[in-house]
Amino acid sequence: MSIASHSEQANLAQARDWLAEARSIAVLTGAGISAESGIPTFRGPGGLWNNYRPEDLATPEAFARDPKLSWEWYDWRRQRVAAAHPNPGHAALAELERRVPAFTLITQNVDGLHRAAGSRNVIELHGSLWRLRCVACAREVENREAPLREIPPRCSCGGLLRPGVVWFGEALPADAIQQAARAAARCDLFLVCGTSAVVYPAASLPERALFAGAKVVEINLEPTPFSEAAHLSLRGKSGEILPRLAQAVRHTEPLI
Ligand code: BJW
Ligand code: ZN
Repeated sequence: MSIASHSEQANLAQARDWLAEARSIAVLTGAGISAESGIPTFRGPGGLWNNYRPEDLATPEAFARDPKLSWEWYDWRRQRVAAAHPNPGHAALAELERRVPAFTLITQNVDGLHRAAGSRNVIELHGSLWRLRCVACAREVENREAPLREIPPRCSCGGLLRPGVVWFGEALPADAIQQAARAAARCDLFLVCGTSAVVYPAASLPERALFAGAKVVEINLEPTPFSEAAHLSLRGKSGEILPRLAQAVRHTEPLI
């Protein structure tokens, strides 16, 4: 294990001070926070997009062209997530929510691991792998069957069910992005964790928090396009850094 440099220690201490002082915290998470649970990320080493082209699988056009192929990929991902458990990064965010007066967790992830870790105020910007929606009648159903019995799955009306996720070119759920934008604008501290920060409109949320005067701290294994703009960029695994940050509020009584 490497010994953290002096500046890394100082950055961590600064982030902990901001955390201890903050009355309102918002967090944006991405695929990196679930990497330590064994869920592949999209971009970077081992990322899903190294083996699959997003336009072949994660667009409405791809689904319309070949729903079976699209579903086979989602069914495989659902099985991986069903076998996974939340990691210490998810747990640390759930703990923060219990100890900080106002806390909003905004996630781009569709795996449901934040709720599984005990987080309650979760905004799922890109939907959920566990919700299916009928392309004919728009009915939504919760479905946790992994593997699915039938591919592609069908609605009771006979229409095709699609994954309840947001594909490229589709609008995010209006209430979700509005609530997320509000949380970003009113927080004193915004954490950006495990996201490559390249997919919009999610990537605009840390910019909005900066503009509104919040301290913004990035936690990522690697630099991202947002790193330069962040007040602090902590390099490393979220499953190691977030629990160390959460220690900053551990002296307070849980609020819920
Ligand atoms: C760790 C770690 C560890 C690893 N610890 N860190 C040109 C310019 C600007 C915008 C556009 C443009 N062209 C098109 C657009 C719009 C487009 C977009 O942003 N494209 C860009 C890619 C260019 N956006 C959209 O289309 C969105 N919709 C939209 O804009 O609608 C407009 C509209 C309005 C009104 C009507 C109609 C339309 C929708 C975006 C949907 C994104 N969907 C996906 C798939 C979801 C379903 C599924 O899961 O299959 O969402 S794509 C994929 O990317 C997924 C993710 O949520 C999203 C973000 O990825 P994320 O989470 O950041 O993961 P990675 O893999 O990229 O990064 C992981 C990071 O973790 C890395 O940095 C690692 O270093 C790090 N890491 N291990 C800490 N242990
Ligand atoms: Zn239907």
